[in-house]
Amino acid sequence: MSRKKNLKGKGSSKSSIASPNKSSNNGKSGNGIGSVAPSNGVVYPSRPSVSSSGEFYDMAFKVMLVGDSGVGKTCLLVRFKDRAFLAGSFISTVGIDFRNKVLTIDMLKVKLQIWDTAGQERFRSVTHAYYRDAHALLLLYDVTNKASFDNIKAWLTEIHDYAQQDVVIMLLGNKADATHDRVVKREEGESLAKAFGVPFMETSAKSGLNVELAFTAVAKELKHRSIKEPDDPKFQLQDYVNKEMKTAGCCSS
Ligand SMILES: Nc1nc2c(ncn2[C@@H]2O[C@H](COP(=O)(O)OP(=O)(O)O)[C@@H](O)[C@H]2O)c(=O)[nH]1
Ligand SMILES: [Mg+2]
Repeated sequence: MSRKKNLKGKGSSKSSIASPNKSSNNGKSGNGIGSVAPSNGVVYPSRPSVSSSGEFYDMAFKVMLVGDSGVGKTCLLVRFKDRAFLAGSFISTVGIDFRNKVLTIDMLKVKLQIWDTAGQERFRSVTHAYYRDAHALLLLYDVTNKASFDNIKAWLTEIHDYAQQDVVIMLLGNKADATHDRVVKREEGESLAKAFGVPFMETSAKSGLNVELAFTAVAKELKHRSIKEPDDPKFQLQDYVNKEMKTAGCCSS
């Protein structure tokens, strides 16, 4: 596979987008980020802004969910936003557009606008504009589905070709609760992630395992990148995740 850019984050959140890209919201309404976005695409108002849900925030980022159909992207978002698990087929066919959630990171309110692919990934037709605005991408496979794991390389190539160079990427092996159906070992996920220089963890939208952690880790990384104090030690995403991560079969809640 030819790789033009290094997939690793470059330690800067500077992005090339000067204004929100309208085509990237797939015709859905409600951007929620951006009317005052400066050139790095990050909303960092001089005083707190207020989100549509009435919550104040200091900075805002776009996070996109990617991966094969059925890996649990929509469920992961619903679990994170509403602390619920939706089993069954309804959710897998429709998908949702985006949800906002404000997290408190080191005393700052960080708003994540988290986008779901609304089912386009079934046809591998996720619009390239979808990636362009992303500050972070959560790339999912399903530990009970080998094909979804094998397709990660193809997704990384897409991301590499169409996302911003310094996009934060995290690989997630979802459905870690499904012990009996597991076909992808945790170590396989780890070594793939290592080969591509991206952080990794296993999650479960069903049990909630590491779901909060995945989004918090990404929010921390984005926040650290956007406000770099001269003597701030560099935030190490994988170290943070390793410290906080719970393992499937252990304390999965
Ligand atoms: N056991 C288990 N099933 C899950 C998990 N996440 C999603 N699912 C199921 O997998 C199917 C597809 O999930 P969905 O979120 O629609 O996947 P998407 O196509 O990637 O958005 C649904 O039947 C979910 O109930 C999980 O963490 N564990
Ligand atoms: Mg979906």
